[in-house]
Amino acid sequence: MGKSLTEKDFDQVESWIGTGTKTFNLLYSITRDGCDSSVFHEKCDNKGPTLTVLYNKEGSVYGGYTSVSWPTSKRKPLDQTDNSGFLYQLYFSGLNTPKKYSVKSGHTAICSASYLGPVFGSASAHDVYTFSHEIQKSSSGEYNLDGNMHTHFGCNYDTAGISSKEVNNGHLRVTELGVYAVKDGQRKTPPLPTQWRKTSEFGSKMLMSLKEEVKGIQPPEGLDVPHFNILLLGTLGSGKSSFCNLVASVFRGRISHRARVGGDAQTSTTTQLTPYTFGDKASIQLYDTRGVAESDTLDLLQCNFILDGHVPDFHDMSPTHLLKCSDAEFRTTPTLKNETHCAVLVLDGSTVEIPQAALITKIDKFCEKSAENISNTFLSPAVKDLVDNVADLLQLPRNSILPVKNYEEELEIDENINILALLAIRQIMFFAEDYLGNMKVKQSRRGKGKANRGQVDGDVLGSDTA
Ligand SMILES: Nc1nc2c(ncn2[C@@H]2O[C@H](COP(=O)(O)OP(=O)(O)OP(=O)(O)O)[C@@H](O)[C@H]2O)c(=O)[nH]1
Ligand SMILES: [Mg+2]
Repeated sequence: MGKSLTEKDFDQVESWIGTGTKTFNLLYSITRDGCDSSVFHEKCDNKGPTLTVLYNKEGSVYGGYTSVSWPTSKRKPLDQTDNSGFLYQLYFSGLNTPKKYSVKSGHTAICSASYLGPVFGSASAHDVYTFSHEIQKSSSGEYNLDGNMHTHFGCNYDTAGISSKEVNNGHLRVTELGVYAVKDGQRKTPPLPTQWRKTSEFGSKMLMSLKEEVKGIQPPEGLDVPHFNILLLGTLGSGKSSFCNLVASVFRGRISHRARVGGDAQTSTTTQLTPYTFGDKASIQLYDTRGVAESDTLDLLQCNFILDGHVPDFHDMSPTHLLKCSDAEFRTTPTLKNETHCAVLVLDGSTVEIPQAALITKIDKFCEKSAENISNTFLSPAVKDLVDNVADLLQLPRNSILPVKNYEEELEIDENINILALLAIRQIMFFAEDYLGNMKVKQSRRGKGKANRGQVDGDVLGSDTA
């Protein structure tokens, strides 16, 4: 759930009001204007019918409509009747559950006072009392409103016996509260952006099914390969370690910080070849690596050693520690389980100007619409152009270019960020699965002899048709 209503939501409210088409103009927003009763009154008093909308982190969206103006605010609370007012809920915990709760006949619909934010109900029995005076944003990014929505919920409005908990998840910590002026008129329908990468509809159902699907993708049997080895390569600070944390967060259900993440360091924060596994949630082993810079490149031979499985886990990757065939830790006879099964280039999306699988990170910095809501990623023409450019530059098919947003400022998991991550992980696992499938064909063709990367290169194309 974002912090604004969709056209579908406006259609729903319009049909609840029931007097023809309506326009909705945002008069007041606590994230934009501050959560302050005096600002609310300054912007909303005497503006005719209004719609108040509250949003919380759980993805619940609810509020109230009044067909009368918020009156010029006075110090003393002033009750107003409005036979057309109603409370409503559009979403509960991310699920679209549209319900309207009309004002009871002859009851007080709203209450106004200079020190109060929007209040639905009366001064003595307020069904939805949002806040008083001024509320600061908390470090979690929420506004812990000091109102009340449980004591008198259902006094003035016919709430059909439901508890306020089933509307606001039992609290008044909101991420946004907005008040729209509602006027007669036809809304301009914004042109529908076309989705340039087809996916199921973002939401809890998709998240669950992607997790299940990813869990089911396993290396082919009989190869003695417990997980797909995915090597992350990229420039300094491109977001490789953050991606490892993102994947860990997806599967742990909370923000995870397994990998150390850097800021504007001149040298790579990651110094070792570091493997991350995710238990039975996904058969992958992500290898985080040292970031490369113009003055600090990755030695090609070392890179090949990693790809072929000669380099032990946690090996120091600094240029002063180049691994040699004669070193004791050099794995002389690596098997398929030590090799890289898919190499992924990690590119900083906010700096790619021009442009094997490539992860484009930081799309939140690159595209405002995606920053607002990650489910917009495949609707964003800017992200599409970036994907096209990278595909052209790297000579890779478009479905190998995977945009993601790593967790960076968030304190809590975001369903849409997780979905985008899982779409990328699934695609990378498919690439690794195909590679290992080809290796299996190769091994079975050669009997006992073990296939190695060099042999495969010439044979891969034919293996599918074998
Ligand atoms: N806004 C935003 N910031 C990101 C994203 N991914 C990474 N960052 C930030 O970019 C910086 C570098 O991220 P890292 O994950 O340390 O990058 P790295 O590629 O592991 O860097 P080195 O190990 O130093 O090569 C950190 O400040 C991250 O918080 C993203 O998707 N969006
Ligand atoms: Mg790193």
